[in-house]
Amino acid sequence: MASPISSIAQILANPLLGNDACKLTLESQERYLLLIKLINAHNHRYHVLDNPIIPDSDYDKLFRQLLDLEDNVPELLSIESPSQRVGGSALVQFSSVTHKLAMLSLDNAFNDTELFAFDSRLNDRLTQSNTALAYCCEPKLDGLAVSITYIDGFLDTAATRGDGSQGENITANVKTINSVPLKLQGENFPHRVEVRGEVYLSHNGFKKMNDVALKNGDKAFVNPRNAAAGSLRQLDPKMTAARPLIFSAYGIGYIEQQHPNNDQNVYLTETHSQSMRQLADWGFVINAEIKSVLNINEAIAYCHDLTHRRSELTYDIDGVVIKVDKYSLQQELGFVSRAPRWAIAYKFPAEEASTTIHAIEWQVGRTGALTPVAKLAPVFVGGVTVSNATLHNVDEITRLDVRVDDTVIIQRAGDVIPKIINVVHALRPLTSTLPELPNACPECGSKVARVTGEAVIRCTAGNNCSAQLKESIKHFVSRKALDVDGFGDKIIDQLVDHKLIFSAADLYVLSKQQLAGLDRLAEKSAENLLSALEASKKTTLARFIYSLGTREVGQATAKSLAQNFRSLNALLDTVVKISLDDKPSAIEVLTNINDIGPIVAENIYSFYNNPQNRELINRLQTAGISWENHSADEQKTQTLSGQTWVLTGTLSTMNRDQVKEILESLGAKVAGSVSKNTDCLIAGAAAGAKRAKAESLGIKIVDETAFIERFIE
Ligand code: 9MJ
Repeated sequence: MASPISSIAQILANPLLGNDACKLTLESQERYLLLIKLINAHNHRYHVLDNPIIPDSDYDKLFRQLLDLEDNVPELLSIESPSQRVGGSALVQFSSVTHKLAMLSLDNAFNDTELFAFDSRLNDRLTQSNTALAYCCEPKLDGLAVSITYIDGFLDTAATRGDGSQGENITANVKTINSVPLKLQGENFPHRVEVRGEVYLSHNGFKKMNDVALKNGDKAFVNPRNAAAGSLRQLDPKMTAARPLIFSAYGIGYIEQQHPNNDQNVYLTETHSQSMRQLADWGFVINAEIKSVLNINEAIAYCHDLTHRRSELTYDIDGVVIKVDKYSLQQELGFVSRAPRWAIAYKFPAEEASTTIHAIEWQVGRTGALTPVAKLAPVFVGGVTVSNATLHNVDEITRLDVRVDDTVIIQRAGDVIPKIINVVHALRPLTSTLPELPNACPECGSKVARVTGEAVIRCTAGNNCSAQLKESIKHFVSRKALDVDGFGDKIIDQLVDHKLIFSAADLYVLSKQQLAGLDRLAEKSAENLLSALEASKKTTLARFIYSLGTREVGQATAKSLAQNFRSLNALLDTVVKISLDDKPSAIEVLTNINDIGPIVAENIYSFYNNPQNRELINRLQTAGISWENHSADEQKTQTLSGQTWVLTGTLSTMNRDQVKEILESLGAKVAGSVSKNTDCLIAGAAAGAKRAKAESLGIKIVDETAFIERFIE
């Protein structure tokens, strides 16, 4: 068969004409079947494998040809056609479906002791085996459980869990989910099979959906789970089709082989983890974090690992599901009331708690923005005691309608700064007071300003405000900027408070005596600080641009600027203007750069046109800060161009940002999770799920030493 790309090119270049375009001919039939095959294959690549190989525009053109053919030659219409994903019309209500095998819920465990108890219970019950029980560990997706029945490989019915034995028929809606195969891939599937899984929204999908809702004047959903549930239960499937839902399969329910009399549920494989591979082969999305483990200790280690990495995931999970892997053991263990004995849901510690606000203070940031911070009665949440929560800005205070003395619900997800998600207005005491908006900077007393239309109040004193100065120096020395080792917050606070530095450039003229004179700083430490400053002088243009702390110029934008201009002089030549008339041309050059919109361009323009900032740049360069400018040719020697690398485990000589920077400079893309598309995994110490996944997919794995030998030394 010709490669898909050449077929697509041919199809796009040769649309059917004349009779073939509007009548049932051999040509129109052939073209129709080819279009279905191609569109379904690229749909699978896009929605299941996350690895599209044709541009969206080509996909759209293929789809258009398919729809035109179906319009002109209705006799062609096939239930396998991707157009049938949104086939039905709006319903008045859902009919009900009886699950052939009950959809059970799961028992919960909240700590290690309860997990050990689960394992002991099972071992006590089982007579088959006296070795450790092997489990399959899976993230517990926080969406909606759905069962999809396939008959002879074709999607027949989809139902919600409902009460476990009867659910609602949501077939038309589930058919609109692109990651759900309308027909199973491959051959030899059972006559009837129920595929169980979770329908959910990624964080990105949720945001997109809410952006659209707000734009249309509709109410936003509070979380991805509610949004997914609301989307699935739309009576009009066209509404569901517009939502970026994902179906991830996590098990097989009822199975009936070819013989209709055989009412015995059978297993297709020996273990649950083998079934997951079977499901992937049939064309389903399978969660990338699923891992088989040999015993309960490894399962508990998996729970701890996922607890820490929860905030890195791009979708919500509320725990880990641990399942006995071997089906024969599952069968022997059976069920209790509404839950299987062979599985348990380990639930993460609560990440929400209620407390009271005793004050609202304003904190001055690096760019002068005043952030309201709620001072809380200390409360234990997400595993730590929290006594501050951000309120972001004035608009957020208004949105929440929050007052001092209010009772609030706070949320702490992963290592993210705790935030207030709700005010319990019913518990508001009469003594509650409205927060006062600052009319002067709480740190330096200077005037504050609020740009019309913006939610941010700013101190206008720039680096003359000691709080802003401290934050900008902390940014300058931070790992992602000039990476000056040893300059902790306390040292910087003292240097500013003792008026030893007034800008980042002053760091480079500090003497050993000045440093040794600081609180709790011995002479040896002062020497180390001076060496660290010396070492920081050799840097890259991207790091230097980032270290200057231009408003909204993060690492990625700094990298784009460095790659585009290749030297600081080229950047200054374009951006620094003598007369205001030159400004539009500078803004235009900037907005033509990837990632830079008009607001960031304006920030860059003002920053480099400010004489104080240019003096700072001069002084830093005079102090000896330098980098190598890159020529256009050098960019081409990117040895890892087009490759995708993943990092896991703990590295001993480098941090993740450094490795990422090296990989990106060599042209590689750095991804968060292992998939079939990963070219190589760098595995540090205690590498867990990602290493196992890479091993199972036969992906190349290198350790830290091998990486350093190959790319750094
Ligand atoms: C979720 N929610 O991700 C199960 N689940 O298995 C996974 N739920 C489950 N498995 C049996 N991964 C009953 C429920």
